[in-house]
Amino acid sequence: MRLAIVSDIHGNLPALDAVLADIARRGADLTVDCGDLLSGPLWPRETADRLIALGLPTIRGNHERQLLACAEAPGTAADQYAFEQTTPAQRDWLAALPATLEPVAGVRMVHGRPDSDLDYLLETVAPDAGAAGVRPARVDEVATRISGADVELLLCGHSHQPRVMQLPGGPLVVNPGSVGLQAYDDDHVALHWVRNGSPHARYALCESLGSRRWSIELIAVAYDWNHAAQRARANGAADWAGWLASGLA
Ligand SMILES: [Mn+2]
Repeated sequence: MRLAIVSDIHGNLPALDAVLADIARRGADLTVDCGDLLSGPLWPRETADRLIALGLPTIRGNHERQLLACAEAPGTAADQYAFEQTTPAQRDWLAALPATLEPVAGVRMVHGRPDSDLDYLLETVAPDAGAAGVRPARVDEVATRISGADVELLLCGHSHQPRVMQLPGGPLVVNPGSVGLQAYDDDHVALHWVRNGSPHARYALCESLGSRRWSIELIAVAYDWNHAAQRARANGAADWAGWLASGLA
């Protein structure tokens, strides 16, 4: 069994198409999507069309929740733009997505943590995290966050940072990183900066070797990030333009 994991596409259709082409080239039995699909100043409607046609096993992220909440009150620029650009049918599709999914026996998908779509699983925002404000989580921190997750492979997203952690006695936890956005700042818990250091689209391949052992490839795919940056700039998002073009924040 060879799974391709995508997450945090954020409406970046050229990045998604480059990743899908790379998956087709390398081969996978199934591709799954850990959420944060559309929000951002890029191509939310076109990305929704692509994802609905693909029909991948998909969970919702915090941005699906936040996009849908724009029906009640204005949201952040990223969510509001995606809300305004999407069709009612596309938003109905978002609203029907589950928060977690077990696409294959022994494999579970969550967006952030099993009990939160807003908190990171494999990273910790804390005063001891240095200038970036966020650091890799310790094994004991992650073990507490996933208490009782009786699976061999736990897939997450949300932090946009590719990372693999083997917990003693299992599971193996994998964040594939983000397809669509390699840097940003955020003030949830405390102000922090994510910077993957290059603008390549990220995803992961997970191959089962049996006996609860999995091999993981964290992959960085070239695509036309300047095209995406220009789209962000044209939509008034100079911050996104810089993040998309450099992978730095
Ligand atoms: Mn998220």
